[in-house]
Amino acid sequence: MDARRASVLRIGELSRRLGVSDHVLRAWERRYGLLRPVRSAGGFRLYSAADESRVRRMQAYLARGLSAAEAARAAMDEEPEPRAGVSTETVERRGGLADAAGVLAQTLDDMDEPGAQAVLDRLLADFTVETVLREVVLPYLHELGERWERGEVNVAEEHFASNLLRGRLANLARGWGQGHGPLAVLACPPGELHDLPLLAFGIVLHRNGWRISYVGANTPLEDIARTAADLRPDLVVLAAVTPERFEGLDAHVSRLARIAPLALAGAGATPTMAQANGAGLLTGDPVTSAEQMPPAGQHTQDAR
Ligand code: B12
Repeated sequence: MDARRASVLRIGELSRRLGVSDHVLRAWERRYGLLRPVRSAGGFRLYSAADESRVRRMQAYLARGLSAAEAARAAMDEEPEPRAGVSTETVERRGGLADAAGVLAQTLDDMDEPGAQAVLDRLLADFTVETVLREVVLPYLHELGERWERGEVNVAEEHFASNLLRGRLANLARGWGQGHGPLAVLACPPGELHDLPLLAFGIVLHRNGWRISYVGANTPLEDIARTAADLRPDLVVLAAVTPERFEGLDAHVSRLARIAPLALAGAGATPTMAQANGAGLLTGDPVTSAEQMPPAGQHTQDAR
């Protein structure tokens, strides 16, 4: 089990790990506030690694002969101090983010649509879109692929999660063609269906003042070139997961790069391919790369 999933436990799993019955854990939660679960929208109490540590400390004090009330107080008094230089509020917010990420993963695993939407609502209310995308959604997707590869998640579960998240991203993208900023055309080459990172990139770019014309997955390069010739965008981004998606397309890619400033992105884009075709390369994650683009108002050739 990975660290993030391990940090969010239901009462039964917590009880097994600690060797304390769920009745006793609930009583300690109720009487002493020893446990501080978050609730999934499905109504489950979810416990964190901090809850587990607190119970372990309480057990140690009980073993030394303290009463339950004294042991609980001592366990809570011993809560680790936040690191120097990091405010308590930051620590709490980070904890909230990690907890919510865990709950999101749990709700998606349970195919709990209302639950997952509620966690995303909460995240987007508490944190910036950039933080939610960079620290929760994109890492979740990456990990989902690894679990799928290991056979821990089946295709239906993977599709459920990626479709739900795609719906949310599409919602965040609404209106991204509006404004007076520079224009970016975003596309994936033929055969490429992975457009979630490109959506995330476009959302953040728009928040930095750009207008987005989204062409999306699986698009013939001739048509992207036509769109670029018509719209005269300040930037075209082509994103793909594997280098094969760009294979045999050098002539098209370099033609496109002559029509508009072009950047390649995703694990399928290599420096050699970009250089050979007169294109730039976006090497960061989608959110950071979008944040690093020159904001609206500056010369867009710097984007290369
Ligand atoms: C969701 C998903 C799908 C969905 C896509 C839905 C959609 N609309 O996007 C669907 C179900 C369609 C799908 C299909 C397939 N998928 Co898929 N999929 C994924 C999954 C779980 C998440 C992809 C994602 O959004 N990741 C989030 C991004 C941000 O993370 P990342 O890919 O690691 O990207 C990093 C960088 O490359 C960069 N980046 C990536 N894109 C971009 C874009 C921009 C603009 C920028 C700036 C940066 C950037 O940012 C990241 C961090 O730095 C990945 C797992 C994974 N590791 O990502 C598999 C994964 C990409 N899929 C994989 C496979 C094998 C497939 C299929 C072949 C499965 C099949 N047998 O049918 C098909 C191929 C479809 C096709 N023709 O394209 C493999 C690819 C392996 C490989 N390298 O060849 C992966 C890695 C899963 C795995 N671990 O094996 N998939």
